Parts: sequence; structure tokens; C-alpha cells
Amino acid sequence: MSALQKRLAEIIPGLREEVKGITKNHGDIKISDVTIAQAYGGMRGVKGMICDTSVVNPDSGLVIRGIPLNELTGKLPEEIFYLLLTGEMPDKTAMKGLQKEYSERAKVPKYVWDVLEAMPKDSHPMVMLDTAILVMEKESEFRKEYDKGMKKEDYWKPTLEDSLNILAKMPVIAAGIYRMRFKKGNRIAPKKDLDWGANYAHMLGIKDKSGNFAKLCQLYLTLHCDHEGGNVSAFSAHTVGSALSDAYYSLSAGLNGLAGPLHGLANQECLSWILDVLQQFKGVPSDEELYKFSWDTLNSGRVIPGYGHAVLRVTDPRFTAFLEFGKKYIPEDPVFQLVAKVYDVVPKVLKEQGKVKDPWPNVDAGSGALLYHYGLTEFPYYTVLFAVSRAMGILAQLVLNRALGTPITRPKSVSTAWIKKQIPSAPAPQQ
Ligand code: CMX
Repeated sequence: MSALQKRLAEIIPGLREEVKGITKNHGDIKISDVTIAQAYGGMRGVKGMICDTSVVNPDSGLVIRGIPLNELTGKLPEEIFYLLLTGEMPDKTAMKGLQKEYSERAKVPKYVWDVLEAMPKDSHPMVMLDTAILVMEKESEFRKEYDKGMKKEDYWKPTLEDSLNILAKMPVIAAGIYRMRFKKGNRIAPKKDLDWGANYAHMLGIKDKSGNFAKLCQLYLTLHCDHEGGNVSAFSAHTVGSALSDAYYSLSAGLNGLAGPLHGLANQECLSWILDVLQQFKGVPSDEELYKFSWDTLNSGRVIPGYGHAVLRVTDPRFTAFLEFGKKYIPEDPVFQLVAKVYDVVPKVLKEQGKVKDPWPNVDAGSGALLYHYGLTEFPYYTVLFAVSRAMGILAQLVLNRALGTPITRPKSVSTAWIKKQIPSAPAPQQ
């Protein structure tokens, strides 16, 4: 048993006791009210589920296990996955153990490549990634053990096995998709001595003598790892997983949600918008030109991708981390310069329009420009990078939910006819 499995086996009984005690002794305490507007409005702000891996504070952004994101930007994704699961940073032995697990489990079954190669040549890279994960479902240790009659308190163990198997293979599959879909040549095999993020950069085959692309990959994988439990991808995976569908079904479902333009696909949309601006103005426009272009986007009924958030009400610290990376490594790049300029102009435009609750940039506003600089110019691929990282949070949440025996998700829906009955009738007009 590796250090991670061992540590979880030590922690989980205490977590179960804690949750049992809270629900038994304080289960009646009310934590949320729901208005009609919230019921029609995507349940925004309704507190109705638990997620211990991370919290998103409207006024400061992502906090992972009590640590603000800006204190974690230098960490390796392996450390982050350990932290998400256990609430602790791994020591050297635990880290090495996890890296060894990834390395031993990285071999992708041949049928995955056969399926990917049989897909239409113009399939979206996210469709390819989600298909690859789903087609591997037959490998699920959870399903095998469940079919054998495993005890409920053991559910988390094969779920962790499935999660490690998926995470080990994901960069290999994701890089393979990049090379296949964009005709970059043969797949590149992983190297045993590289960490998870550096290996992904290596397998993508992006030429970069400076080594900064590998640093960007590490940062990218760390920043996108988790964003509490209610976002579309995490919540979809949670709901599917709550039916005891295994990690392959759950993650694939969650990532299908990530592929939506209002969620993870916004990074591809965002770069496309930035490049449109550059093309229209034949370079970085003036503030006035950008101001007008932004208003034109809004007036044509479209959103400005990369701006706004369902929970955040400040600049996303993940955007800040990317901005700092750009300022340090590629300050002269015109696409990056435009991203920085958009940050000066667009919040003003969105505030003037007065509709958005959060006029500030989210994670997707800056990441594409950095990838583009290093030669990863195929922006339909960007959400795949997001997905490889977000798999860590989704799978960590699934393991913990299995450990706690979280029941099947089943909120109550109501009809508009029922809603109308809740509305007090207006007093009769006075004669
Ligand atoms: N540009 C233009 N209009 C925007 C906007 C933007 N960037 N962000 C929000 N709005 C609009 C909404 O469409 C909504 O308009 P209607 O009232 O006409 O429907 C209004 O402002 C109020 O929306 P909100 O309460 O501020 O935002 P929501 O919680 O409904 O939506 C989000 C959040 C992210 C979907 C939205 O801000 C958006 O569409 N942003 C652009 C896409 C994007 O960057 N998505 C990535 C988010 C991060 C991620 O999950 O990956």
C-alpha cells in the first residue's frame, strides 16, 4: 500500500465519525433559504451540498484545503492531488510514491487508440478525451469489486485505484489526442524520470528550449485543479457518481459539462476573441478601439469570454497567476499584451453595461495567450488541458464521497404551477 492509500485509510474513519456526529446532533440547523429567483436561476447561491477539497470565496477566490491558491502556484500537480485528497502536503516519500504509481499505471490500452483513430477526423478534442475515458470503463476496479459484493465502507478503495489509473493515463491520452487530431506526427512516449506535468509537456512535443513551456504546463495543471463542488463539471460528476456509477462514467460526464462555452470551453473562445481583435486592428488596438470592440460584442448579443463568474466577485487569482507568468516570461508578446489591455478596458465596459454581477476576469481570460506563445496554437485543444487538471479535483471529490457514503443526489424540482401558488395574490383594488 502506498503512502497515499495508507494516509487515507488512517484519516477516513475520523471523517466518517465527524460527519455522523454533525448530522446526528445538528442535522436540523438551517443553512440556506431558496427564493423563486434562485430556483429559476440555476440554483445560484443555494447551499445544498458538501465539498471539502476546496472553497471559492466570492471576495478572494479559490482556497484549497484552507490554503489560498496564490500560495500553491509553485507546487507540482502531484502535490496538489495529495492535498485535495488528504488536506495535507505530501512529504518526499509520499510524493515519490505517487509519482511511481503514475509511472507504473501510465500504459494506455491499445483499444483506446483504436477507438480514437476510428473517430471522425474533425471531432472536437474534448469529445475524443471524454470518449477515451468512457471507453476505459471496462477497466474499473470499482465495478469489479461492486459486482463481487464489496462492503460499503470499502467503496473508496477501488475508487482511488480507478482515479490513480485514470490520472496516470490522462496526460498520455491527452497528448496523444493532440498529436493525432492536429497531425503532429507519432505519439511521444512518457519518460520515467519526469513529473506528471513535465511529462505532459514532453509528450505534447512542443519545441521549447527555454523549458518555460513545461513550467507553464505545471502552472496550468495546478491552477485548474478544483473549484469547489457546485460548478457544472464537478456537480455533474458528483450527481452521476452518486448513483454509484464508477470514476470513468462520472469523470467523463463531468468533462462533458466542462466542454460547454460558458464553462471550460471559454478559454478557446477567449483566445479566438483576442485574435479577432488583433486581426481587426492589425495589432494591439488603442484603449478607445478596444472599448468600442467590446461594446460591439455585447451589442451583438454575445458574452465577452473569460469575464464574469457565478461565484467570484473579484479578479480570479488564477488569472492573476497567469498574468504574472506572462509578465515574467513573455512581456513583449502582442497577444499577451492585448490580454493585459483587455483587463484594463473590459471590466469598465461590463460595469457600464450593468448586467454582470462580476465584471472581472476569470481563469480563462489569460491562459490561452500563454499557450499560444509557446506554439500550442490549436485553441480547440485548450479545454483538454483544463480537463486533465480538473480531473484531479473531480476524482478527489469522488473518492471522498465514496469514503463518506454520500447518498444519491436527488433535489426536489417543482413546477411553475406550484410556484404560482406560492405567490400571494395581489389585494383586490379599492372601490
Ligand atoms: N459578457 C457579457 N455578458 C455577461 C458576461 C460576460 N462576460 N457575464 C455575464 N453576463 C450576463 C449574463 O449573460 C446575464 O445576462 P442575462 O441577464 O441577459 O441572462 C447577466 O450578465 C447576469 O449574469 P451573472 O449573474 O453575472 O453571471 P452568471 O452567474 O449567470 O454566469 C458565467 C456566469 C461565467 C456563465 C458568465 O459570466 C459568462 O457567460 N461569462 C463568459 C463565459 C466565461 O468566461 N465562462 C468561464 C467561466 C469560468 C469557468 O467555469 O471555466
